[in-house]
Parts: sequence; structure tokens; C-alpha cells
Amino acid sequence: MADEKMMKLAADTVRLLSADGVQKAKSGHPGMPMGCADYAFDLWFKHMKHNPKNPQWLGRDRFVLSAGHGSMLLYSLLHLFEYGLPMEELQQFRQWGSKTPGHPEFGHTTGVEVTTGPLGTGFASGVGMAVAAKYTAAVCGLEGTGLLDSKIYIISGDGCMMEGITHEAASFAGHQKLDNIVVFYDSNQISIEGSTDLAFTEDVGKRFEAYGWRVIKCANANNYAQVDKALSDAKVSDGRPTLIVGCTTIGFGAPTKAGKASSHGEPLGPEEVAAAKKVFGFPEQDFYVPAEVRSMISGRIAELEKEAAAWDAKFQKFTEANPDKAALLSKMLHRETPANLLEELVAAAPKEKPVATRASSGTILQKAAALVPALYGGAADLAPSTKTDLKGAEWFSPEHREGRNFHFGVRELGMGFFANGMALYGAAIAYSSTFFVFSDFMKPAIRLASLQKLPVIYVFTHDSFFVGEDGPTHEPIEQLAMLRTIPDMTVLRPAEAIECAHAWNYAITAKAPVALILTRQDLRPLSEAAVKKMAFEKGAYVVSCEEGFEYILIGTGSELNLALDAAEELRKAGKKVRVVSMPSWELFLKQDKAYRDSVLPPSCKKRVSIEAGTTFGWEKFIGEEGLAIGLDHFGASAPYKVLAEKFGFTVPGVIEKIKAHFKF
Ligand SMILES: Cc1ncc(C[n+]2csc(CCOP(=O)(O)OP(=O)(O)O)c2C)c(N)n1
Ligand SMILES: [Mg+2]
Repeated sequence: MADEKMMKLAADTVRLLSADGVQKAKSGHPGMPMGCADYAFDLWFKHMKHNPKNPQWLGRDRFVLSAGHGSMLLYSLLHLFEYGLPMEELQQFRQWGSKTPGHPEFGHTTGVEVTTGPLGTGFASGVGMAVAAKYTAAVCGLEGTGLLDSKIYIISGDGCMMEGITHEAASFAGHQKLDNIVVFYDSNQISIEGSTDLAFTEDVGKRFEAYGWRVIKCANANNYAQVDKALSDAKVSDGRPTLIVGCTTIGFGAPTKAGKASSHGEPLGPEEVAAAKKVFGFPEQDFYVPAEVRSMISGRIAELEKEAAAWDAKFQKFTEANPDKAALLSKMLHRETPANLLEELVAAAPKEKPVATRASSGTILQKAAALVPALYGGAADLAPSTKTDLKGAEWFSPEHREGRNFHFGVRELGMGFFANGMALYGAAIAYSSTFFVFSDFMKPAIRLASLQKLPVIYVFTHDSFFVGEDGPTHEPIEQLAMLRTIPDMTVLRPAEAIECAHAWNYAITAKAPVALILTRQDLRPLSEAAVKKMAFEKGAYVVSCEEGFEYILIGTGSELNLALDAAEELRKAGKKVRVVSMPSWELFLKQDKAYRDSVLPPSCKKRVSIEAGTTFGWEKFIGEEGLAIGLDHFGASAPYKVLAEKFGFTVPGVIEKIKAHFKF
């Protein structure tokens, strides 16, 4: 292994590459990479299991840069460790089309395990990865084999520690004794506005001790021997997650800006960069990598490759000795689903009597879980209401890592990120559930799931004012619109049990985030004739129609029944009506114009949407002359039947609005 002098030279290379990258881009954050270079280089060189020749190697540890603004740190490491990120990419930092965007983006740059930037979110995603590593090892019989004992190495800054999300994630990780987590807290006591003393004075170490973490102090994390000792200690599990409180100097080595907020988020300036190079005895040349550093790292990469090859051989033996377990792991890793999943789920759906979609969802989920081993998840303390428990399955805990049900606790935001991390680890289609109104608490996680196109499923129940007595705090209004505005997110609001089976089928196979919006109140099943015509995957389809129809009523979820009943009433009044079920805007908008026009012919202007939520955005489907029936004010506390009357979500209420709007 390399000597201390070489380790220091390599760390200096990382910090100067980072400073150069930011300087060339004329934008970015040099301070954090310069401060963390010693720790990060030692981690990547000596401690972390990885294989640059095969970045997807299953046995690898995971590296999470929760302080995502320090992206040049990660890019410099990816470059030096030959992850296929050439020097030209470091020189194109933050430029259009480069592999080195401002913050690390999963799926964009090889070796980036998670998209980070919103502070604290990487930390929480890392906790999800740690869960997935434990769970996958346990269910696939790999516990204790050393084959799937990945550690999750996270770097967080002061900002991460200030964010509330870190509390939820650390609290959960401590409770679950996730000893495969090692967080380095880059305690440089600086953030954008200056010293952390301005706004943040708690003892973070004590806080984490209270969460049940082991806390290792590293008084000078710009010293090789000290960081190496901290890492060596951290790697040996004591049954708890580990926090290394590393005291660093932001902008370490910058002669006038080190230790100051001015090194946080802007280029150091050419003179300061040149002076820093002098400090470290580097030539003036930009993006300079000493030949001895290159060869030292190449040597290490070859060793890492050998270690991975040894793992492969061991894994091969395991596969031969345990074909069933190996097959299960493969199914999970590939997120395999049976070809007849939809038929199976439809068969499982309760059809005889009116049921709430949350209840049909619960029944369908049992079947789905039996057929799809990668599917697992839980609720934020609302499982009895969201119906997401898997019957007969254990609860995940330190004693039961094979537990397929998760008590995420009352931590919606944390839950959202844990699901992201589970999906990022691989081998998971992760679901999480809560009341729909609390999707607000999960928005940052949902957004990042969408940005990363992660296979996660949100089970959101109690989806409208029909919640009733709990009142306006618990009655979603604008949440549907909120979710529908997120790019790459699919929102499904099934109208009854069979649509719900289709929704689960879609969600499981989507390979991207999907929200299931489900009711608390019972919903009448569709007629057999309507079920035959069901085209759920197209986002909208005709449920009932008369020749020469003049009106189209569009219903989603619980309002499809209302649309059907109102149509009957209109027909009694001599009007010709078509009723459309529209469980998903996104899926409908993906259809070609011919299909869209066949469901909503442009010639028919008398269109009505009915949805128990804000009318925001419905113009897209009903046109300028159409009528959007919804709720553009908060709900109220009363039995839901009373609210339906008061808010006009009854057949007479709907008819009255239609008559007034279309003047007949
Ligand atoms: C959720 C969130 N809020 C605000 C920001 C903007 N921001 C980026 S870095 C930063 C300061 C972070 O301080 P620290 O973690 O100590 O980083 P350092 O200055 O030490 O590099 C802020 C506020 C962000 N990225 N994410
Ligand atoms: Mg800081």
C-alpha cells in the first residue's frame, strides 16, 4: 500500500483538479472538495470495495455524495480511478452535454450512484440503500457470506446536518441498527452565509449518539493518518451505524480563502488557484496529474479487479450450492415479473360488491407480492389505513432482515428517500404509503425519484374530501395537480377494483415512479360490459356512449360513478352522452392523436370533467368551452355524505352545474 507522502500527493491532486474544474467552468464549489479530498481519496483508494472495471459489480460498496455541490470531488475521483470519465469531461464541468453536470446525476455519469444536490437527500437515500443491502442479503441467503455486505459510505456537510431529512433518516437508521452505514460529516463549520455559528450550534455528535449511532471524532480530517485511523475504525462494525465527525478546513490549501465562506460556491480566482498549487508544490499547469499518482492508482485498480474476480469465483460457488437462492436474487435484480401479471392481478381483484380502492389495492398487493419478489415496502405508520401490509410476512428489524414489511415510522419524507435508496441499490421495486394529503411531505423525494426514473410506487389513500370528519387538514385538494406537474411521474387514480389491478400492474412494470391515488370510501364496480372495453393503460377510455353524443363526462377515480349516474340523468332529459374514465392524464397524453381524438373528439365541445380536487389543468381535456367540476377551495370537517351534498358532488349537484354552464 502507498505511503503517506503518496497519499497526500494524490489527495492534493484531487483538490487541485477540483479547483481547476471550477475555475475553468467559472462556476461551482471548490471549497468542499478541497476540504474533503484527504478523506475521500483514502476511502476510494484503501477502504471502499469497488471495481472501476465493472462499476455495476454487485459486491461493491456504495459512495454517496450527499453534499452534492462538491461534485468536482466525485468527478475527480471517477477520473483518477478510470471510471471512463476522461480529462476533457473535467474540463467541461457544468457545460451543456457534459458528463460532469453541476450536481451528480444518477444514470448520467458512470459511477454516480445517486443524484444529489438538495442537501440531506443523499444521506437519506443512502439509508435506503443500506436497508436494501440488508434485506436482499437476508432473503437471498447471503447473510454472513461476505458476498453482499456492502457498506454505504456517505459524505454529508453542515447543510445536510441542518436539514430535517437527516433527522428522519438518522433516527430510522439508528433504530434499525444499520451498521453498514458510514457517514463522514464534513464539519468545516462554514456554509454559504458564513460560520455555522450563525444558525447551527448543536453538538451533532451527541445528537447522533442519541439516535443510537457510533460517533468517531476525527480532530483533523485534513491529516492522512487521522482520516485513515477513523476509516479503519469505522469499517469494523459495532452493530450501529457510524458517524465520523471530521473537522476539515473548507478550501484547504487556498492561501487566502481557506476556512472562509468565500471558498464555498465560487471559483477561487486564477491567482488563488496558482497560489494553492505553489502551496502543494504542484506546477502551474492546469488539470495536472503527477505520473506517480496515476501509476499508484492504476496499480490499485488492478488489485481491486482481482478482489472482484475473487468475489466472482466465490459467488459462482454460492450459486452452484444454492440454485434457488441464486435464482431469487437474479429475479430481484432483474425486477422480474410474470408475463401474466395483469391477468393474475385482475383475477385477485374483489369484484362482487362496492369496495374502496385502498381495500382492493390491499388485496391485489398480496397477489403482486407473491408473484414479484422485488416488490417490498411499507407505510409511514398508517399501514392499517393504507392496507399495504403483506399478510404473513415479517417486519423488517435488526432481528429480521428478511422482513418484507416496513414500519417507516411517522417519517414521510424519510420514507420517500428510503424507497429511492432501495430502488437505487437495485433488486427492489419499493413502495411506500401514507394519506394522500401527506404526499406534500414527500415531494422532494418524489421529485428526485422522477428525476432519476426510479422504480418506486406511492400508495396514497384517503384521496379527497371524501375523507370526511378529519377535515380540511386531511383532505387533499391540490395534490393531484402537484403530482401531475412533476416530469416523468405517472399518476393513476383507478375508479374501482379492476382498474386498481391494472394500476398495480402498470406501476410494477413501469420502471419509473408511479403514484396510486386511492379512496377511503367504497366504489361501485363497473358493469361487465364496461370492463370488457377497459383500456386502462391508455389513460382514458370510453365507458358508455350513445350514438350522436353531444356531451362527454370525464370522471377519474371515485368520480367515475358520479359521472355515470349523472349521464343517466342527462339521458332522461333527452341528452346524448358519452362517459369517459380517465385514470391517468400522463398515460392518455402519451397516446397518439388519433386515439386521443377517438376518446375526446374535437368536434364535441360540451365536455365536463368531474374530479374531487382542484380543477387546475383540466382545460387541457375539456377545452375552453368545457366545464370542470372540482373543488377549488379547502374541504371541511363533516361526514362525507354531508360534504358531498355541500360541495355539489351528487347527481343533482352535477346536473345543476351542467345546466347552468351549457344553459339548458
Ligand atoms: C435543500 C437545499 N437547500 C439549499 C441548498 C443550497 N445550498 C447549497 S450548498 C449550501 C450550503 C451548504 O453548507 P455545507 O453543507 O456546510 O457545505 P460547505 O459550505 O461546507 O461546502 C446551500 C445552502 C441546497 N443545495 N439544498
Ligand atoms: Mg460546511
